[in-house]
Amino acid sequence: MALERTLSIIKPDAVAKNVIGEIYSRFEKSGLKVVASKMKQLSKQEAEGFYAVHRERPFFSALVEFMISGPVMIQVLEGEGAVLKNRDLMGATNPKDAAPGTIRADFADSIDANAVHGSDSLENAAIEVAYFFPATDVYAR
Ligand code: RTP
Ligand code: MG
Repeated sequence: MALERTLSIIKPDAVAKNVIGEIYSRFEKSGLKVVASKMKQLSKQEAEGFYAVHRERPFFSALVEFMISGPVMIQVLEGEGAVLKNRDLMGATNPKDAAPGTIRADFADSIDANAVHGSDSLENAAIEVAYFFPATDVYAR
């Protein structure tokens, strides 16, 4: 497996629940390293741009409104197979379907307020990392 980087966002619901540290702990215990990090209140324009692939979906406006409802914690995770490893830690999109012990099973309330975002492919990971972090703000560790 190759060393990869992926973009992770702790969504407003999980930030409000004060579980940033618990989620970071799961990243670290799985061998993923945080190589960039910032808390940010997204503007509507930033959230719409980030989720542009979903623009035509019926849930798009609800998704954007939710993502701007409070600050989010954005991080780049690095490790062997980081993209899939993070998706495994997250669990299924709908917490009702998420495996026990996953972040969404433990911290998410609904398919809308589902605690975390993670890039779904290596290609999208590169695009999403660049969307939020200039290359100089991502640290080799
Ligand atoms: P994310 O992009 O946030 O990591 O989530 P994901 O890959 O697991 O799911 P995706 O299909 O990319 O959808 C993005 C977010 O939109 C909301 N969603 N709602 N009501 C619905 O049917 C529905 N489907 C998706 C979820 O909050 C999901 O995280
Ligand atoms: Mg997605």
